[in-house]
Amino acid sequence: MHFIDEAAITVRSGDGGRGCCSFRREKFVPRGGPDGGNGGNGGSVVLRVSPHLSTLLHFRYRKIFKAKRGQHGMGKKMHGKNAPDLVISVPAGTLVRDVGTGDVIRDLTAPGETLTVASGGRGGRGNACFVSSTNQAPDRADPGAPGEERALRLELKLIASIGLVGLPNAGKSTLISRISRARPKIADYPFTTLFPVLGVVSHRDEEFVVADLPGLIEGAHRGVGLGHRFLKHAERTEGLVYVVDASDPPEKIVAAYRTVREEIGKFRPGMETRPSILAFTKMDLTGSRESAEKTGALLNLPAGSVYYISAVTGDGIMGLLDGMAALRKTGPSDET
Ligand SMILES: Nc1nc2c(ncn2[C@@H]2O[C@H](COP(=O)(O)OP(=O)(O)OP(=O)(O)O)[C@@H](O)[C@H]2O)c(=O)[nH]1
Ligand SMILES: [Mg+2]
Repeated sequence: MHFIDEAAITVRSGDGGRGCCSFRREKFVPRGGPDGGNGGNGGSVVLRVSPHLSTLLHFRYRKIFKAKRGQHGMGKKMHGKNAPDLVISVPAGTLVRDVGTGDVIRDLTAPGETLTVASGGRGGRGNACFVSSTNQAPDRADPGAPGEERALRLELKLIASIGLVGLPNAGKSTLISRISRARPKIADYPFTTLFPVLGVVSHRDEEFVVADLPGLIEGAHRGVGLGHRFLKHAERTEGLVYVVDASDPPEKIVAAYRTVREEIGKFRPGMETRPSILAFTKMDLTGSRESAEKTGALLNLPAGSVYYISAVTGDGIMGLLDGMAALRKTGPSDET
């Protein structure tokens, strides 16, 4: 599956501070020696892999990153301070390209890994640096070197951390279109979704990628229907949301939940025990409340793992998103 998140940013490192031209002034010393300090180095712009990010969504709001200039040198041989580096957090898996050359600069993968994308200009030397046997009173001081500007293209292959699974027509695509910008086709017939669709969810101060997977039916692991081909995309997720149609009768919902769970387990033993929650959707339809409550009692799932929502009215969605965010914290998946 191909789903690439992209961002275009401009980075600029800081100029070096100016060197200072100054002469010592003291009582009884008519013409003191040169004492101009060096300028500080400008700040560099550095990309660093943060384990807390999984998308490039935050670059929608900020595209220009400028590090500060180094401090200018001062008299009494005082050097200007170096400016701090400007550190930009990116998710693991970010591919960094130079727009000018089109070349890949690096593929950032390990959490904590850093890449300097624009080096700060060096500070200029003050006149104290230029003293020599032939020139005891130099009046030369260098300006700081300019910083550099670079246009970058960031690319990230998105990996879903939450998978939506359920029978065809359960309402998975409607749900993902409610919680993200993804716009999969929605229709009142089974197998509407033919390929997994990824959506980036931004919830409270977190962001994560959710996959809407094609509906699963009995025998899916053997290749019946469409779902099996895409179950592998659910493999790397940290958690699953079982989506069931609450307007169905309780027995049917129980069967739907069990079928989907079994298919997942048969496809990849152990995957059915991955952290999961159950979402009863279509709660806006008549009879859904009663049906969902009866089903809840039949399944006897732990409190806090069941959610009641309507992807059409938006009811219960915030709570479900909290539940998804919590699934991610339950821990990384076992086999990947
Ligand atoms: N009233 C109501 N209808 C819904 C809700 N969610 C989905 N539907 C309807 O249910 C039908 C199926 O929705 P989809 O989102 O396409 O279902 P799906 O699970 O993605 O189906 P497949 O792609 O075939 O697996 C559509 O007619 C939707 O309009 C809901 O919360 N309330
Ligand atoms: Mg669908």
